Amino acid sequence: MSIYRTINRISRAATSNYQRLYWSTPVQQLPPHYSRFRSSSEQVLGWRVISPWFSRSFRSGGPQPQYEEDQVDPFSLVADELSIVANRLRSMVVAEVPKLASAAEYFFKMGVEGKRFRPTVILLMATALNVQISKPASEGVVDMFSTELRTRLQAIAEITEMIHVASLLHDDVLDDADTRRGIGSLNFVMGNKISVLAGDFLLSRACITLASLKNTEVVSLIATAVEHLVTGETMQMSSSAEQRSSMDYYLQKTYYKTASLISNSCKSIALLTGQTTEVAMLAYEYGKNLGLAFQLIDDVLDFTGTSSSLGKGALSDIRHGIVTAPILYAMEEFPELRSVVDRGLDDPANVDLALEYLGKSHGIQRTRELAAKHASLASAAIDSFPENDDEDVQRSRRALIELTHRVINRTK
Ligand code: GRG
Repeated sequence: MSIYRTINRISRAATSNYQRLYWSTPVQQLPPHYSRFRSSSEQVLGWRVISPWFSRSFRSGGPQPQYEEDQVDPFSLVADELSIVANRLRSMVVAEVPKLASAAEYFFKMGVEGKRFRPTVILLMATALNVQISKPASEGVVDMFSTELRTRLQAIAEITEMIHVASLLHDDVLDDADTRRGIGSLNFVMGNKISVLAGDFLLSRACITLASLKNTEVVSLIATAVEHLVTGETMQMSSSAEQRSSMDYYLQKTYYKTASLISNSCKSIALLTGQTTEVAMLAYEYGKNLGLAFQLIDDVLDFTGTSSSLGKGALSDIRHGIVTAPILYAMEEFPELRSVVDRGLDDPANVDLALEYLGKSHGIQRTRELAAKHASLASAAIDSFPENDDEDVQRSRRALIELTHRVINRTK
């Protein structure tokens, strides 16, 4: 137990150092099948069903920064649209066979939708890059082009979320997980076989929506992201001792597993809004760096968070033999830690020893610093977007930057 207390103490100290460091750092057409997925209520009601878990998750554990008047809450900004996306997702994942239907909808039910980090980023990016956000073209006349374009951009959020949840379902089977998002994981509740099939089903529904966008470049980006998820997972489960101790290998795997999906989705938004290649690359860079920062903090939280705050087991990575950035940095300070890891983290005594080294090291602090560096790069990408005076565009860009702060200050 003292090891955990040491790590928690060090983590708190590292967090406040890091916060000081960070704050001083500069930082076409509607798919034909679409109506079938649309719930009638979404257009009638001003949905505002935001999971409390979702917004709480991104609150800083430390003192809140003082917001200027023009600062924005990213989640409130897209709350209504997130509800539209959530409702549409619920209708998209309905399957013919009852057992498959209940498996596929499992993580789309209200209250277990997770942080909805990806759709939030994608919707904000859509406004940050697209001036014509469903504004009436003239009084009383809705601009149909803007509305249709916006629905296509929302489809990217839906596709991304379906792929994300599919990957979680498969991941939980591979890890033999028992909890996810604070409830029993699907494999635990309904079994491995139906979990794998539900993941496949979600992927197929994502493909149908993707095909309906009729944009081969976007299809290619999203397909690449799916390939990366599989590649990253395979890299993680089949690494050699040498690769397990390599920061480069870890970062490559992290890009594949966490950052590729959000970065390629952001780039897809840029392509669908007709941006130049340069701007599309900036959107991609934002997603990539935000995704890397997100995962680096996830890796820190795996050591410093509690099971209830994480919605899954604490220390789950190291107990599964997965070596992440905090341990890799600790290894640089204490090279003898490498042989502890090589002896095998399936032995709880080696896990305890590794945690002891981590507690003595600056591994947590250095990981937070690396996350801050990527968050800063993400902010810089937004700052390089072409100038635009539109109020909505400006507000969404500020929200995307605000998200980079929240990602590195989050406690769950
Ligand atoms: C079926 C597409 C597909 C892939 C199969 C298993 C596998 C290959 C890939 C695993 C990918 C994976 C689970 C990456 C981890 C990404 C990650 C950071 C998940 C947690 O994201 P959060 O915290 O989760 O945003 P919530 O629950 O909030 O949505």
